[in-house]
Amino acid sequence: MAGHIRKIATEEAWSIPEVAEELRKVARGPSQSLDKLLVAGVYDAENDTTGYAKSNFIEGLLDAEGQRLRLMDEHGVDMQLLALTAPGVQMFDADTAHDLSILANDRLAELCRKYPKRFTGLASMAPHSPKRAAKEMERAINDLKLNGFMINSHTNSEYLDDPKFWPILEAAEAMDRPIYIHPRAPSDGLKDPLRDNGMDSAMWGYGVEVGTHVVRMMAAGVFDRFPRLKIVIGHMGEAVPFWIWRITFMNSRAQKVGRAGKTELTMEEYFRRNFAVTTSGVEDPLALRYTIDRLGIENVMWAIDYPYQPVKPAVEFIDTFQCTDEERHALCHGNAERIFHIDPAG
Ligand code: 1DF
Ligand code: MN
Repeated sequence: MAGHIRKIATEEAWSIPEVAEELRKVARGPSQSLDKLLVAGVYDAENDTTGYAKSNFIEGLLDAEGQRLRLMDEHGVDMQLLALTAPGVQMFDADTAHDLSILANDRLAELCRKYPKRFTGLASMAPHSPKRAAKEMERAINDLKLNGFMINSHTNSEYLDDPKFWPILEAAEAMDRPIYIHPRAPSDGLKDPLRDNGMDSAMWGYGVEVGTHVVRMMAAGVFDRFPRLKIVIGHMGEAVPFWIWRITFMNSRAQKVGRAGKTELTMEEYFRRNFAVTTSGVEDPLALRYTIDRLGIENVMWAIDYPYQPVKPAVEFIDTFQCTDEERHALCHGNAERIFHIDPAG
């Protein structure tokens, strides 16, 4: 295609039957997590109360080489950065989570080896056991040649600013690989008002959950300890770009009066230095231009969020966005190549 710009979609969901089966058990088990609404809908159609089952996402999630590749070909998507879909392994007990993360990483690596120009991948890990997770992270990069990591926000309602998770952050920083913090439904302490009318997931709850997660990390001074750690968040920054001026102002006031811990940099400085965002599921040109202005063009990447979002409008959105050629190259592939260590030669 004349004038084609390489397109790497950076938040693309995928799964394996073994994880799907375990999530079906979660749907039927005693968990009180808010994620159960969506998990039942996607993995246990008989117990769906949400209407999710009607969309048959499971078929798209378990497929890589069929419809997914056909749609990529049809719409000019060169590559998908795949990751095990939310909530990943994080609702399982620690040992099951660890074993399934290994299996998923092996399968993902196999797929990337088979289609090196079409698929790259983010590794999963079981944050429940951070030292063991860090070992798997090292294997995923050094042996499996995956590109970075995916964590689906909280684990048993605990967040990554908790020092117990530091081995995970340390490993990512040491290997210079980003951690993508993807949503799952809000943690137990946040969940009650977010149950109704689909507010648990992508409409609102997901953004509340990840926005809360990253503000916790910035305000806790995580990036003083890990200054080179890169965190990627989707959905045009989960509303944080729009809020960052106020977060910065109020955090600095809270620091002055001793309500917030001292940090070396301001919240906005951390946000610009330690974060990158993707456009997944927000096809709004006003929001994209604003986000570029806030974060810098070098920190914004295009994504689809296949199969939860349709491919065609996501492609049309980025093709018709008013920007310079240089900006479009950065958004569509250049930033992803740099941040996720993807071969720029294709
Ligand atoms: C949905 C959206 C589901 C996203 C997802 O994974 C997901 C959804 C379970 O619409 O239900 O990754 N998303 O990232 O926006
Ligand atoms: Mn997603």
